[in-house]
Amino acid sequence: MANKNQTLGEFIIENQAAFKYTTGELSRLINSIRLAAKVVNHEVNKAGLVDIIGAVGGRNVQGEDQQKLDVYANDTFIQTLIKRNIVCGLASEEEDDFIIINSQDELHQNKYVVLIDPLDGSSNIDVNVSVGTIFSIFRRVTPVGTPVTIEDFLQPGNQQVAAGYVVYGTSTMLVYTTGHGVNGFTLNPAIGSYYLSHPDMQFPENGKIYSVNEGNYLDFPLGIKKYIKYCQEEEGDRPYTSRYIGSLVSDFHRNMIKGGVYLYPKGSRNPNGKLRLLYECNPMAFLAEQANGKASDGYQRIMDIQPTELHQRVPFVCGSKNMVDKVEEFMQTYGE
Ligand code: P6P
Repeated sequence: MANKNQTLGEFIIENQAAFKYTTGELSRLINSIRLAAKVVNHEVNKAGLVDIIGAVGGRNVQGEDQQKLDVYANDTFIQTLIKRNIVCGLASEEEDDFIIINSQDELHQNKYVVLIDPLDGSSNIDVNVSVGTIFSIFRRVTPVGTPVTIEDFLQPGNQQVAAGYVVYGTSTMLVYTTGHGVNGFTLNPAIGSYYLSHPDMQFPENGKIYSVNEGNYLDFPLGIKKYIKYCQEEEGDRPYTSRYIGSLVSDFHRNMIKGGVYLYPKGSRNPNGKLRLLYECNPMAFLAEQANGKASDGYQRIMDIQPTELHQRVPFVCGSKNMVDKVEEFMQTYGE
């Protein structure tokens, strides 16, 4: 039985042996993410008080206005991961290309690559709505001792060794998996420690919440339109409740606790969907499956998709298993 007073540090040590690769590197990697999240959390929590709100004026590779906190979070995670000398490569939503990290001995001996969305939902920053950090961790596939290549980042999600998110909400939580279930840790800001508050998180198989931006309804595939109307019918346990925060991490987190499904389908403005496969969909899909949920693009398992480019986008349906199954049923029947 999980000990709810356990700190994240104690939990990592206690569960390190269960992780088949461990030489302590992955534990140190999760620890470095924990540290970076505390630093970002400190800034997020006082965003309204300092001149850190508002666009920094730049645009990221997605063509989106970069909020100052986006840049701050990106720099914080990158610098922390470089300084801790644990990873050999890093990709970020905020960086056009992947970053080769030369281990201090210049021999590229580190074995892990990290892909991050440093501040997901950043459009919510100025209106004080929860935002999050999402991370995905793989072992490199090219030879140790050589610089990482794009091949190390274009791995299917089923090769992930760890994934998780930080949600900077009413409380700050770190939720992650190393393939042995999903555990949630809440930060006690008074002492700067994370405590195991949500052991063994599981999606309820069914739920009554659907999360989608219905403003895009006219652009959705017919299967999605039919599913949304199904949710709104007066029958059985329906109508469902529509809840959409505009922050993937927050919608996912609520749906995992209460039961629900999140959808970001393709549409005319987003012909391949809006969410990025490598550092949004894959890590959330790993967490979903580890928590008895499901994640697909409407047809196939997200984690079986072979990536072709660093910032590629895919349609995304994720959450309670039976709800994702129902969406796939409508996509099979009505399709595009
Ligand atoms: P829209 C944030 O930019 C994000 O990537 C997700 O966190 C969020 O669910 C979605 O995009 C919101 O997009 O088009 O509904 O504003």
